[in-house]
Amino acid sequence: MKLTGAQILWEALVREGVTDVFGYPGGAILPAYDAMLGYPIRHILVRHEQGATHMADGYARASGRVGVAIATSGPGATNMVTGIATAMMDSSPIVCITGQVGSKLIGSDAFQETDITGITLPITKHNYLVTRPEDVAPAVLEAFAVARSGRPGPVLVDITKDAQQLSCEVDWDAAHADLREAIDDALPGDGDYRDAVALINAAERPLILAGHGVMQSEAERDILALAERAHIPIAVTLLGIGGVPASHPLNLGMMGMHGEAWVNHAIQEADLLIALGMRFDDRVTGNVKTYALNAKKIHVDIDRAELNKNVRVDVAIARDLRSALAEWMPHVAPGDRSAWLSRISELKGDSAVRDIQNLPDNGHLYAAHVINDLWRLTDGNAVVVTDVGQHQMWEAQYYKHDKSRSLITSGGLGTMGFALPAAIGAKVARPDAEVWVVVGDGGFQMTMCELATIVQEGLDVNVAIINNGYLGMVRQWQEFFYERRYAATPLIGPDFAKLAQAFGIHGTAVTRRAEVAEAVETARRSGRAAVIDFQVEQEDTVYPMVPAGADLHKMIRRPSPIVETAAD
Ligand SMILES: Cc1cc2nc3c(=O)[nH]c(=O)nc-3n(C[C@H](O)[C@H](O)[C@H](O)COP(=O)(O)OP(=O)(O)OC[C@H]3O[C@@H](n4cnc5c(N)ncnc54)[C@H](O)[C@@H]3O)c2cc1C
Ligand SMILES: Cc1ncc(C[n+]2csc(CCOP(=O)(O)OP(=O)(O)O)c2C)c(N)n1
Ligand SMILES: [Mg+2]
Repeated sequence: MKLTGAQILWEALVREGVTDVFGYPGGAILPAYDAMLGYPIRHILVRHEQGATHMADGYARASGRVGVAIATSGPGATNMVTGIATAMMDSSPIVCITGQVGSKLIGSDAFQETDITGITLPITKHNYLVTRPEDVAPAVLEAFAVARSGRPGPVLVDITKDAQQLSCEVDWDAAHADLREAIDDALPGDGDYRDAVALINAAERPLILAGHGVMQSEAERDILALAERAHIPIAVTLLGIGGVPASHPLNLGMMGMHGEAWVNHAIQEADLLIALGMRFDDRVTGNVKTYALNAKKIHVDIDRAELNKNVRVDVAIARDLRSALAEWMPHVAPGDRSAWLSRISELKGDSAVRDIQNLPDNGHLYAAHVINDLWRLTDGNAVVVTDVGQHQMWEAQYYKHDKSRSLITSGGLGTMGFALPAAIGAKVARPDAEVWVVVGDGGFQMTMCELATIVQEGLDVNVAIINNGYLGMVRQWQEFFYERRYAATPLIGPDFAKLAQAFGIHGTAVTRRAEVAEAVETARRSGRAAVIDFQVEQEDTVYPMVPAGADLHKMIRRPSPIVETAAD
């Protein structure tokens, strides 16, 4: 039986197990939209195509399944660029389908023609321009295989209008993608598991650095088994949060620019770093010339290109983490590293005194308190989707994630505007999960149009705006490094509670800590979306902070005893 290219597209998506897509129609993708009505697919109409890509991304990060976004040619496709780059930087598997002008018009500057495969070449794992219906099935099936295999990432399939309209027979067996990752082959110079295990067994001050790859390879249990058997503490990256339970006694917390002071000191004192599914981002290492100079280093990453890229290591293993750990485990000796763990306790020093959580309610509303209260009130069980800025770092520090895939955040690209749409994707992927957005007043204003999507889809997504009246993270840099010259960082916004109400969403404002619990509980109980405008301390600062490029142990610490900011 002949199918149109448009029908083949949906048939292929259904065969890939797709049930939900996020999109926005237009001329060049209209044949596909028309055919969609014949297939069991839920289409979520977004308000901006950037939102569609972040939703697909949030869907993927929350569930591990490939997220799908769809848009028309030209401006529809270019609006996707930021979301695709975001997914690329954080290795999130999404497939973007774009309509393209008719194949005979390509290159003629036709209406809404843009070379989207050219534009997205450096920000996709792979992309396709499909000009014939015969090529739709192979391209779409392969796109899914590429997106989810090896190191996951975004793939774009651009389909001309005539390829959607014309018909052909499809041989689904022949179209089946048969990808074999080159990663399966060991290369000369690859580290041997015996070398890794020998270093682990001999180490006195080993430290595991656990990244996003832990969740992507589903190695959560395996990494704990290694840590527990050999008594090795673990530090996590921002994107590794949740891969190891925050409450596990061996989990020290986050490393890096805004990581815990004792974690960064432990890295500098360790004699062995075991880096698992993390890529030594510059936010993690600080100055690489002085990074962990006392430590031998083992690095396991499924992407060979990450090995010896930012940090030179002694044993580099290009392999899926879970299978690497399975190979190591029988040879890992039970260990007692109590001396090292006591040393780390010492490194904690006066951190507890400095912790803002120990500051009694003084009438000010601090973002860190709001987030800690949110953690307590949700029993730590929510999927929290954050935007980018100070609130993102406070979330990482003060919401204790015990569950895998329960923190969704843009790390590598640091994309403001990510949170609200990504949370919609997360809620669609996991309708039973309690989903909270933690977003700044700046980032919220970038994609707040997606509140309408929430309403149209009847989604129960709660939004906590951490409203400090500033582009706070940039203001913080100006405070520290530009002598408090606040160029272009004071920010006004609308009355967010009223704005929410205009969308038909419950909106409320909170200005005192005593009001936090009731606002959160009301939002949770309502069973519908809610927006809470937390009007927090305006000139608050994220501590500790390793200035960009500085040595990891040279952090700016919270002044102790805590000094007041702003009006005081
Ligand atoms: C304002 C701001 C501040 C930040 N501050 C910090 C900070 O203080 N600390 C911090 O940690 N980050 C911070 N970040 C985030 C930082 O920029 C990086 O995004 C983050 O460190 C990356 O973490 P990762 O390497 O674990 O994840 P990714 O960048 O996602 O890398 C994961 C790695 O795992 C590998 N992998 C994937 N699947 C597998 C598998 N199956 N087996 C083996 N390997 C696999 C991938 O190839 C990749 O190399 C900040 C970001 C922002 C926006
Ligand atoms: C799209 C985009 N533009 C600019 C930036 C640079 N930037 C990083 S954090 C930040 C401030 C964010 O302000 P807000 O959303 O209010 O969050 P806050 O830091 O105040 O918590 C800016 C402008 C960015 N990360 N993303
Ligand atoms: Mg702000």
